[in-house]
Amino acid sequence: MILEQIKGTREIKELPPQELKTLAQEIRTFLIRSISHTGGHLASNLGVVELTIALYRTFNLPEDKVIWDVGHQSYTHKILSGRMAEFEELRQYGGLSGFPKRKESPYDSFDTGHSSTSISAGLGIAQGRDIQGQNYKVVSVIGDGALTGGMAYEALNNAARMKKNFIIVLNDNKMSISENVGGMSRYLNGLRTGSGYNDLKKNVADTLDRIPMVGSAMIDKIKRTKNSIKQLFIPGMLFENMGITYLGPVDGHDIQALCKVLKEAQNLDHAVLVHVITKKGKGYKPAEKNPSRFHGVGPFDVETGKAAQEGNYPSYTEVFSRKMCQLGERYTRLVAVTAAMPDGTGLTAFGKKFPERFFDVGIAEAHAVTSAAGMAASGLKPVVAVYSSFLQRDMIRFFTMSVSRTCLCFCSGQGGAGWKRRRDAPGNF
Ligand SMILES: Cc1ncc(C[n+]2csc(CCOP(=O)(O)OP(=O)(O)O)c2C)c(N)n1
Repeated sequence: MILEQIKGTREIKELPPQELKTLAQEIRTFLIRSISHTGGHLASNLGVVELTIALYRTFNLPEDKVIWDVGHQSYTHKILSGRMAEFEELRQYGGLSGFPKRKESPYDSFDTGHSSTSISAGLGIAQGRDIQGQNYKVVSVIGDGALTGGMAYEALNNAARMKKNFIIVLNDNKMSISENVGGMSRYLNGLRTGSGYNDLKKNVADTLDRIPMVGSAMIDKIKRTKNSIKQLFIPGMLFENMGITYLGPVDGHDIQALCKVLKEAQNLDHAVLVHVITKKGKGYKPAEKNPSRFHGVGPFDVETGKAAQEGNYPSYTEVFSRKMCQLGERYTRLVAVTAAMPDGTGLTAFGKKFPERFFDVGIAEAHAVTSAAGMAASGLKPVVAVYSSFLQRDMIRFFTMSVSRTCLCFCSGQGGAGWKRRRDAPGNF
């Protein structure tokens, strides 16, 4: 088994290219078997196996820093940095964390858990590096789902000012926990399907270059054409116009192609975004078919993909889900808002029943709460369903909203707080 021979980054770098596919396969087999016992984040991890191997082959970890957004997709990184044996105690008290933890390993360069933070954190590390005259690389890996969070844009806005190398890897699998939503997701979709533009641009340049005298003059002219024409040829113009070089899209399951583009990114003296296309759940049929269900799972049967044990009682979330549907029938002004967690919060059924009164705003808790307050101000009765942990992203507005006594908030999951009852709580509609 190749995986067992990997003791550190040197072995990964020295592995012959023809063995990389086998290594990726072995990692996937290990992840599926291991998570089927302990539970954990499966689909996201299966999607980044090759990307993680490519990062280890291209960069010098742990001197170079890789920051994983959310951090739920860092399992392969944990395996390759010598923590494979600890997976038996994944996410158990005192055991291996399901997220990067600096205390756990020097390979974990930042503790994460909340979404959309990796560009800010990476940028801070890169700025610290530059001020102290150091010379390592910083790579922030962010998902297309996490790119729906406002903080990512604040960070991109500042990354554009970087005068030294800073690499952002956009891991684009079209999925948040559920299907990704919003305008950026549509934009990325255009880039994905427009991958031919890169080839076309290169082909045109290559062909012209072969015509003596005329060729290079024409290439020069093409380079100076107006933006509107450029947009036809250059994907990622949104990033390019901000001052962030765009590279890609590249197949996130092709290790050689990934290494090539990451090496290219390493040589730039400013911020660069590498657009990587991956498949969530890659290599395990039930997870490929239903990546949302396999985002985070309890123990399951590997053959069938079925949960090892179903509870005998309806969960709190199921009760909430049913109640919301009943209330939705009764009160036509009731609307429901989720920040990218329709399944986890129990709003999926409401969304199916009342699509025009359901809002998945992406990983944008602050926007969810404030837009709900706006809806309340307009006369609607909004319910924002959000995990209490992620409500921290908008504490101030949460209190303002509570004081305004118009809008409801429901906190479930991680630390579940239950209904925050206001004057207009369900039943008073
Ligand atoms: C602020 C915040 N809100 C919600 C979540 C819950 N959450 C964890 S992962 C995830 C989806 C992330 O999607 P993406 O960045 O595309 O990563 P993928 O899982 O697809 O690899 C969400 C909504 C979170 N971690 N942080």
